[in-house]
Amino acid sequence: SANGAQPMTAFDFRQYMQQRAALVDAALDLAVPLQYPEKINEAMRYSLLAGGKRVRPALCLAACELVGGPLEAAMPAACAMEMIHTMSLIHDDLPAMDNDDFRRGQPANHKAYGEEIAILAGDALLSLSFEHIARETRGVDPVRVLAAISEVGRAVGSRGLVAGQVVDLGSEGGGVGLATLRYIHEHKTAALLEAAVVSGALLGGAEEADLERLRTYSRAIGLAFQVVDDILDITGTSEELGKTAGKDLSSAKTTYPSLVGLARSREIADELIEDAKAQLTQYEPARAAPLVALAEYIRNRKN
Ligand code: GRG
Repeated sequence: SANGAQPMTAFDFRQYMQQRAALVDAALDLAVPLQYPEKINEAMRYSLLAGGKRVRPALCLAACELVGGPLEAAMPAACAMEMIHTMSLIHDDLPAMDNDDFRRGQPANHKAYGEEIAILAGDALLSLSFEHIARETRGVDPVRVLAAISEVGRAVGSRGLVAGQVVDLGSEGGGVGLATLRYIHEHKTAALLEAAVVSGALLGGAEEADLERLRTYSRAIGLAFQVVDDILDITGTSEELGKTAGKDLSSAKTTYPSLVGLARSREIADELIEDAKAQLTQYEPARAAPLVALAEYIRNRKN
């Protein structure tokens, strides 16, 4: 709109995310049927359909549409993103990793099904994610499908998620510097967000220049996601009341606030989100609206 005025109809992000989550949930439900041996499929479905925010699928679908592709072209990849994210949470919660008993408002997978099944459910979801993109993607040049699968593989393995987890395990007890903290965040969190955005864009017909801009966008929101997480760790949900949750800054875990302070952490989060949004200025505002709103949501979330 002219003169930087507000567009006539404001983008309804809540409604958009609810609709996208419903589409993704329906596709995920079909992707993992309850067949023999029921126990493993039940365990996969237990965590997959437990109601996450579906941020990664939403990013994947929005990137596809940003570059002019149809939503359907990226739906299998969007589902794959959630399968991978879910399996990383299942394995992260295991006693050998973070040892968490609860996830997504219910007992962790290994609490409900036992460690053996939880490990296997994670393995099966990871395997299914790649099969699902390869088998279910329709109407896209196979060269682009291959590029998307390759992108996702790199983001998950020992140069991506796994790398972030390994460095994180090695930094328990604190004492890490900003460069290491950044490395952990960029790999544990940003890598999968980047794969979601880039695979969606590839499947939607993106050109090289689109991919470059969207990589910058997704790395920035991925790092911002964790900086905000670190901030919320201290301020909790009482931030809007102007109070802090009372956790002290010198706990064992190294965070952005423990290294650079709360005020600077907030500035860094703001800068990252501005940087992300700056990547979208060349696109038609109506088309860019979902990715702009996703970036703002990551900055403004309260829990
Ligand atoms: C990936 C092969 C493979 C092995 C697992 C355990 C592990 C290696 C990596 C851990 C990755 C991990 C737990 C990263 C944190 C990701 C993160 C930001 C989780 C929170 O995401 P939200 O807020 O959660 O999107 P919901 O539940 O809404 O989806």
